[in-house]
Amino acid sequence: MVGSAIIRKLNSIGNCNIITAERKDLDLTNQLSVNTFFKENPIDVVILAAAKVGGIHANNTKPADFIYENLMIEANIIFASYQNRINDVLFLGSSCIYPKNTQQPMSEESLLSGFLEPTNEPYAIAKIAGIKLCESFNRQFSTNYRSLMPTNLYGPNDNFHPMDSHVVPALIGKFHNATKKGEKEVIVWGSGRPRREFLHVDDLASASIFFLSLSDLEIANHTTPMNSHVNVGTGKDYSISELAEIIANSTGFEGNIIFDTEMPDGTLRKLLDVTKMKDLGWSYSIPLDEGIDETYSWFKQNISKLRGFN
Ligand code: GFB
Repeated sequence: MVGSAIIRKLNSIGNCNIITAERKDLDLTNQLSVNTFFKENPIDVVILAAAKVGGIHANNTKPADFIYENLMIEANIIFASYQNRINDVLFLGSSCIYPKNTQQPMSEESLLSGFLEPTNEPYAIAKIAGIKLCESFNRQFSTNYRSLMPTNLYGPNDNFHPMDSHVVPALIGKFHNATKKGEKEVIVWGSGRPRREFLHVDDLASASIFFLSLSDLEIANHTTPMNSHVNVGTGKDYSISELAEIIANSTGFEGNIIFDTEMPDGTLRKLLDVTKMKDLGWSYSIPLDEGIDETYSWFKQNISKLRGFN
């Protein structure tokens, strides 16, 4: 989802040769394959959009996959970038790096100030390691490895599977199915009370290219060598029950929304402090209801190709 959005954005700007590595062609967890790929391709800038990702249930039930695959991908790519004298890397993390009970909205400085949310601790540890890899190479070798921490993302090419996806695509799939089948109920996990901030992936793509285009001085004025990551979000959050209403409206569902409190809520609130990104000159542009309508249109056009729907 993130990689394809960044490619759309780069193509709209033009003037650059995009080299991609799809999963079927390159196993990023394999160091030898990654090293060979880097040696064989003339790369100036690396955008690390690849990751093992999933929603609360996937993170909670497959912790080994989430920590192992993400650590391997990050270590292989960042080290190969260094070995091949690539000076510019953009690493993409996640808002789950911040402590479960930290002050909201969450500032970059709250990193490593408390315990993590247990449902995604292994994934968060891997993403924190990614930031620290970038910082450590910068500190030791004067590289220019930058890190952006996006809030919960959604958009075209997301995973809409009912069990292992994030909440936005999961609910688009569930509400769509219920509406088509004339069902009277949709089950939404948890209490409906947790609050989340949602960013359309095209906004993240625009933020990523903007962030890469900033000068070293602009970055240095807003970060420190050991707190170098910058948040990307909207600065606005919604309860899961509000989100369910928005998706019900978008999909035309008129039945009842039932909350399954046997399923985990996860962290109660996750809202990013986006002051730094605003001060640097970037703000989001796609409002949630508009982004959900657009994503639902994409979903309907592509449903026959989607895992869990074909
Ligand atoms: O999107 P989500 O899985 O991720 O869940 P997290 C957000 C909230 O939506 C939780 C509720 O309170 C869920 O219980 N929810 C309601 C649902 N219905 C559903 C549903 O059908 N599917 C899903 N998935 N959730 C993830 C992390 O946490 O956030 C990842 O596990 C990553 O590591 C990602 O960082 C951004 O926001 O709780």
